[in-house]
Amino acid sequence: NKKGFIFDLDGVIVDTAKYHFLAWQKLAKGIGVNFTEAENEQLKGVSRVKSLEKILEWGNKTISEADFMKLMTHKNEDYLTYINDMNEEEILPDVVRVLDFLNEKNQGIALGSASKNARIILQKVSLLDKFKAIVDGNDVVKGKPNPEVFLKGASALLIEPNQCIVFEDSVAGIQAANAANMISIGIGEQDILYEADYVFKDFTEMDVNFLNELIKK
Ligand code: B16
Ligand code: MG
Repeated sequence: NKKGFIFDLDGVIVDTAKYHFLAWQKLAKGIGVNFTEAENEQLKGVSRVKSLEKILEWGNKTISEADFMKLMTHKNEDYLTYINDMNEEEILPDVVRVLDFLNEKNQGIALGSASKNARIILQKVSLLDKFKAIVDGNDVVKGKPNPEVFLKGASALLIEPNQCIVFEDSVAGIQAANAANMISIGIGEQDILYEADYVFKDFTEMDVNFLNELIKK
């Protein structure tokens, strides 16, 4: 039995949300907007453009198209300086165990991320070769909660959407997986990710029996 396992990146494989936060906070400060960690939570899984739109909205700011582009470039340059220092130590607990187990069982493994920096991050943490397909922010027109990113992942794996399982830490991502008719597995808090079919705090809580059941389903 071959299933497609599609992994989100930020918050599932690595915790880059903290770097996004630092970069967005710096940007917000620069334009006189207060930006909190709770607001950052709402940007998880949300594209770079949509994220900046939200920050401006929260701060009641309107800016020119040109300034918008400048801020986006700036934010990403800043973010990339954090990414540059990443290594294997930043892979979240038991991610490698689960990836290796699924690969040993000859399952299809893909990445489904909103980030345009997904490849460079996977390269930094030496995980690039564990994925058969990578679909990221460069490949999609519609961001999560639209299912496009996961549907593209399934098609790259040559596996039907209803034979796919998605691991996600964001509400938008769980909604995208559900809309794609895939099994959604939340990585995080049950009270936030209640729309998911299953929720685990992290991969250390996910045992081999559960993974085997998913393969058999
Ligand atoms: P970038 P994911 C998402 O990645 C992040 O959760 C989100 O906070 C970020 O704004 C988005 O990627 C775009 O990232 O600026 O690097 O293109 O969780 O879908 O892997
Ligand atoms: Mg995420």
